[in-house]
Amino acid sequence: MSRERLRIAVQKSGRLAQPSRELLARCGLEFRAARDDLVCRADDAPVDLLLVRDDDVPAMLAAGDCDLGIVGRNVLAEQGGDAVVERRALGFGRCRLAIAVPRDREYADASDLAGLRIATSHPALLEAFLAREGIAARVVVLAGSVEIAPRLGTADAVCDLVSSGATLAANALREVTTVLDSEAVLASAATAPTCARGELIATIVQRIDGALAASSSRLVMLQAPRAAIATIASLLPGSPRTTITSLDGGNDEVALQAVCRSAVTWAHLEAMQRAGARDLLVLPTEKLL
Ligand code: PRT
Ligand code: ZN
Repeated sequence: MSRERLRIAVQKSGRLAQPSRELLARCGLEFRAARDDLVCRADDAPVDLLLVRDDDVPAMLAAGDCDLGIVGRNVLAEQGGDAVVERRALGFGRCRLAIAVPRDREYADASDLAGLRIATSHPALLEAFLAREGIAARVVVLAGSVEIAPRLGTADAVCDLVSSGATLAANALREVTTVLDSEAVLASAATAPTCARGELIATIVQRIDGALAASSSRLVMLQAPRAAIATIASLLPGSPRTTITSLDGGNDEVALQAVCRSAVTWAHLEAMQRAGARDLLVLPTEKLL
């Protein structure tokens, strides 16, 4: 297809809509309000944003109607196929596709699911799980409101997305096993276009890596006596490389600066303070390249 502008599909409204737009904004991609409720143009890049139902993203990628998409791993895996691949896990929209049974039903292992009717809106993933476990159960396909099926008598168990577990608890259901751990992912067609759009895809993926790394990274700054600095540096989480500079007016006091790629907790800071560090400062990072 000869199309010059890159297209990125995201959920129009729903759980992934806002975090997807925010991630793209952190990658320098800000979009004007939609002209027609479906397509938004980027301010200063040859990129369009398509606002769609999450379920439509995999097929649009497979057909080449868009180049990148943000969608739940559960949706991508449910629709299956080799034409579309997960490029990056994005760290938001976390949930799990799990099997739950009525609270008072006995359950020791997956073999207790044999012969049950299990309601789900993810039949392919459930069928694959049952086949893996060698269990014969009946899959009841429902588009929504899966969790009320046992109360209505249309199923004996459910296979549904869970995040806090509150919905299962409210329906007197007990989570017994996980079928798939999910979160929002960046997906694309398995083969990238060879034209300029292919290069733009690579640039955007690199920027997403930078944005993800930055959001989990912190810049740590502190001052300490030179004699204590080796011990203090060894207390930094993730053993980052450090920059040590002398402070004005003396050789004994130095300043340390380091980018930590994992969480810097109060406990880390307190340990460094005990080792002699002063004026500890932890700052968020915005971009890393
Ligand atoms: O309109 P469109 O088709 O685009 O939206 P949708 O209604 O299909 O999707 P949406 O916005 O509900 O979910 C989009 C994606 O968010 C899902 O495909 C998952 O990848 C992810 N996600 C993360 C979740 C949840 N957490 C989640 N908790 N999707 C649904 N739920 C539902 C779940 O089905 C259950 O009804 O929330 C309930 C359980 O939540 P807890 O917190 O009570 O356990
Ligand atoms: Zn949907």
